[in-house]
Amino acid sequence: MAHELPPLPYPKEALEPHIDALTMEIHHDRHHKAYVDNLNKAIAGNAVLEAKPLEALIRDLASVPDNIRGPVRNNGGGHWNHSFFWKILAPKAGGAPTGKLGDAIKAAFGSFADFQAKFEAAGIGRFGSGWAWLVSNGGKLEIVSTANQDNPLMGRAIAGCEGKPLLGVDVWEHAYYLKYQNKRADYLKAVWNVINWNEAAKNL
Ligand code: MN3
Repeated sequence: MAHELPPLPYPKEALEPHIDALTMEIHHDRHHKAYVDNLNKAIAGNAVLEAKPLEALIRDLASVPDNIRGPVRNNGGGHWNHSFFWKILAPKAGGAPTGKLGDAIKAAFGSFADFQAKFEAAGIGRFGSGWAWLVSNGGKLEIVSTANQDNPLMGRAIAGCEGKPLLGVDVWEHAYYLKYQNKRADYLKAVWNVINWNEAAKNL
C-alpha cells in the first residue's frame, strides 16, 4: 500500500493569526505531499519496504538498502514528522499543559515557563533546517533537536538523539517565512498559542 498524504485535521486558516493560511496550504499541500510522493518513489519495487508501516520504516533505517537509505530517511522522516505536527497543532488551543504531562514537565524543567524558554532555545539553536522536540527517553522528559527531517525515533546513531516524541515543532523556513520572515524566534513564541496539549499528553 502506497503511503498517503493525510488531510489537515482543521481548515488551513484555522490557526490564524499565529500560522497563516497560505503557509499551511503550501506546507501541507506541497511540502508534505512531496515527502509522501518521494518516499513512495524511493521504495517502489521493494516489496518488504512497501509493506512496512511508516513508523517501523523510520525506526529501522539500518535495514534499508544503502542506495535508497538517504531518500527514505529524508522523505520517510518528512512524512512522519509532518503527519505528527498537524495533530500537535489545533485552533483554540495553547495555554499550559495540565494533568500528568503538566506535572512531568514541571518535574523535568522546573516550571512551564522554563520549559518554554528551553524549547524555544532548541528551535532557535538548530542551524539551518530541522525540528525541536519534547521526547520521553525511557520515561525521562528531554528537549532535543534534529537536523533536516530526522526524528528521535531514528535513534542516536542517525538523529543524534533518541526517545518517543511528545511534541515537535518544525523550524524549517517553509514553516514560518511568509509571515515571520527571518524571525524564527517570533514564530516559536506564536506557536505556543496553537499547541494541542491534549494530543501531546496522549503521546506520553
Ligand atoms: Mn515542514
